[in-house]
Amino acid sequence: MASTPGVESSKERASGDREAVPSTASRGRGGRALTLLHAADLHIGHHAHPDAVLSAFKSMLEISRSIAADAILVAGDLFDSAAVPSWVVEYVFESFEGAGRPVVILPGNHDTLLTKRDSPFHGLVTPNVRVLQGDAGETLSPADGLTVWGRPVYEHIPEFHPLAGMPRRPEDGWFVAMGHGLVSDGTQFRFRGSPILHSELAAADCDYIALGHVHTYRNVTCGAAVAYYSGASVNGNASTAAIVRLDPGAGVTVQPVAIPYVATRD
Ligand SMILES: [Mn+2]
Repeated sequence: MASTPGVESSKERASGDREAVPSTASRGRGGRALTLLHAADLHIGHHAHPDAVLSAFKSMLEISRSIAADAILVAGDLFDSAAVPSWVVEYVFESFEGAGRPVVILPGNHDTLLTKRDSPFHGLVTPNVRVLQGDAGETLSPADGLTVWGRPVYEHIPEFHPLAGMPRRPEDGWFVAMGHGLVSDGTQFRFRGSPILHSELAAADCDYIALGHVHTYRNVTCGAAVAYYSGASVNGNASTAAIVRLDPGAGVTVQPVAIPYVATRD
């Protein structure tokens, strides 16, 4: 069952006999328990409600502290456009840095601020905050026992598949993929950009897939890897992020968390 992929691993480790691991599918899962805050689609800088998105951003950081998240994953569309004022970008990165925990940002189709080669923010790195940049995907280890892979949206076109090229899972620890795109069974949305096919979700050899682009919290698991859209940070009463618990005994569990925000000028 997809909800308990860590169980086999914990039993194998309890036996102390790593050589007995029967298949690559179960090898490497588990390790220490981790809690992740998975957010997406903050659209900071959106002209229609600039205060609401910053308020939601602050709430998201407070939630990360309250749950003692081991890492924050932002699965795309952190910023709404390349026209976001520099002071806002600097505020966001300073705030992330001040959150005191690792942050991994996957650029989505709106994050041209982070993907344009001539942007002053392309390749931005601070001690706690990393932006995935590699065209063909990039792997990071933001926390002990956690490996994260994701492929930024440089071209939001039907030919770009966000989960294509996912590397093999590491030998140890949890492996989380990030993707920004539209989940499809292969017949839906055929002319839309950045498709994530059911078959790609089913074939993914990782523990969790943190998705963005669809603004509603949604379970889209198709195989052994648990896969969710976190929902958007500003979406009326449905403003959510996802709390992801990676537990060697209980496996991967996901729950939504409401993102409160106030909008003073909307
Ligand atoms: Mn998007």
